[in-house]
Formats: sequence, C-alpha cells, structure tokens
Amino acid sequence: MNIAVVTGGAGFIGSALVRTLLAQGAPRVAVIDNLSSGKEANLAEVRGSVDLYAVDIRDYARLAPLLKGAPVVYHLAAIPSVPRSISEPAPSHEANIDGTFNVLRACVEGRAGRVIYAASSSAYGDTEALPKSETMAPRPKSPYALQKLTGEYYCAVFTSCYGLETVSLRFFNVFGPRQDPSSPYSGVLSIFMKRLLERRPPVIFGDGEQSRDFTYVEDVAELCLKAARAPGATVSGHVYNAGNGCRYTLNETWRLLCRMEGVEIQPEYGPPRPGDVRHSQADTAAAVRDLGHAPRFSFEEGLRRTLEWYRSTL
Ligand code: UD2
Repeated sequence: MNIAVVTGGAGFIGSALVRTLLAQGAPRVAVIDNLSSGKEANLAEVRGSVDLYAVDIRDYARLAPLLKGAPVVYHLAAIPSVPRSISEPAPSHEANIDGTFNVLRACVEGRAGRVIYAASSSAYGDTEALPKSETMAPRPKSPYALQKLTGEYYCAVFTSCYGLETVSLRFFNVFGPRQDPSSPYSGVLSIFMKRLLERRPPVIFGDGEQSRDFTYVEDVAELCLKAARAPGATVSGHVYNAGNGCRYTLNETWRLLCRMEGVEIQPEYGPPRPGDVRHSQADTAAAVRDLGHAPRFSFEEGLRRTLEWYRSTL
C-alpha cells in the first residue's frame, strides 16, 4: 500500500480524517474498517477516492498485507465507550489492545512509515490538577481507559524496540457531524442534539457538574495530519493531548444548546455512571509546540455546525 491508511476510516472521526487527507491533496486513501460502528455512508462524498477494505483489525492475516509499505497509518479503529467497556470488557479488550498490537506488528513487519494512534483523554482519570498535561501520571478508571493507555505504551515500546515511528494523540471528547446518536453508548453531545431537536429532555448522569474538553472533529483531523508531518526525531514515541483546551460542564452545555435553539427544556437526572471521569481539560502546550496544533473551532461554533448537520439529517 503506497497511500495513507486509516483504520476505522468509516467511523465518525475516521471519515472526517479521510476527507481532510483528500482535501489536503492525498490522491487516494485506503480505509480498513469492519463496519461494526463505521458506515460506508460516512464516506459517501469521497467514496470514489477511497479504497475500502471491510477487514477487522483482529484478523492479522487479512490486515498485514494492507499495511505493507504504507507511508502513514492512522490507527483509529476501536470499540469506544467507557460504559460499554465495563458491561462488555472482552470485545473492547480484543479490538483495542489485541487489534492495536496487530496494527503495530504489521507496520513493523511491512515497514510502514509512521503510525498515528488515536489514544484517549480517559487515560488521565481523575487528576488533582487541571488542565491535564502529558507529564501527569495516568490513572485509568475503566477498562476502556486502560486499553487505550496500553495502546500508547505499545506504540512507545514499538518505537524504542523496533524503530517504528509512532505518535499517540489523546483525543478529548470529540464531537461533530456524523457522530451516531442511536446507541446508549453514543457520545453525549450527539445524544443531547437528538433530544434537543426532538424537544425532549436528556438524561444527565450525576449532577451534571462534570466537565469535558469537547473538541470539534475537524480540529482533531487536522492535528492527525500535523502529527504525520512533524519531525520524527522530536515527536516519535511520544504522547500529545489532542484537545481544545476549554472545559464545559454538562449543565452549561445543555443550557447553551437550548439557548441556541431558542427553547427551555429542563434535563432529567439519573445516577452517576461507573468509571466516569469528573473533569477533563487538555493542556495543549506540548501539541502546540511540537505539532503546531491550532484549533480553529470554538465550542459554540462547533456546536452550531453540528446542530445544523443533525437538523438536516435526523
Ligand atoms: C471518554 C473520553 C473521550 C473518548 C471517549 C470515547 C474522558 C474524559 N473522555 O468520553 O476522550 O475517549 O471516552 O468513548 O474519559 N452522559 C450523560 N448522559 C448521556 C450520555 C453521557 O450525562 O446520555 C455523561 C457521561 O456520564 C459523562 C459525559 O456525559 O459524564 C460524557 O460522556 P461520553 O460517553 O460522551 O464520553 P466520556 O467522557 O466517557
């Protein structure tokens, strides 16, 4: 494969990355996706420039030939969700740890150029200080957080032991168009937007004062490309926060959405969710310094764009 590869490229973040790659001049992109949560429809506008392989990253024999010689492999395929990893730990373990190992192993054996790994802000757990910086000790609180952290460690070890170039980007609560709101494990903003457009109250788990660094999907896609281009001697084997740097509570966020829509709907409250992190906010200094991270979308602008997308599709 002499073109960039995106695992999980039919997913909501992966497909945004594919569109960014093509917009920035890639002639074609290869996508590896088992279509478990990803959808071919997410790639509709760019389908003619995408080679789509419906392959599971757990299947090494089918995966390895696809990564051979790839200049850059963006590894986004995963089974996300903190609560899903608690109720069904085995599938997420297999996809997120065994699958990541397979990707790295295939990249070494097939002499791929660089791996950009989608890590997670959940690795931090509940730290005492905010914002969270890469020098803090990780404190995973859920199987998902631990699995994503293990992937980072594997990346760093594959860099030091085998010379494979890797960069781990800790994604912070990514949101935007195409995020699927239909599962109980869906990202909170996709659920909030669906409820808002249906004029129904959302259910907030806990008191709603937990906060997140919600990051617009196009800013994350852009940063993935920057991580692929940054000098290997500086960035390889390292972990960077891929966040926006801001922090909003769920209560604030719901109020903001209601204001944007010109409605007033009181949320319902349920019990706190096991494994939930209380507060999350990225220190972006290292990503700015080494990768040239420069988020373009304020939270409100991202919300506006996303809401418009749901309005036109739901
Ligand atoms: C974690 C990671 C995130 C990403 C994601 C992938 C943290 C801080 N973030 O997101 O970076 O890796 O996992 O899955 O660990 N909630 C409600 N009502 C709902 C749904 C959710 O109140 O209907 C709450 C939920 O309890 C949590 C917040 O919304 O406090 C965000 O939940 P989420 O599932 O969207 O994402 P989160 O933070 O687990």
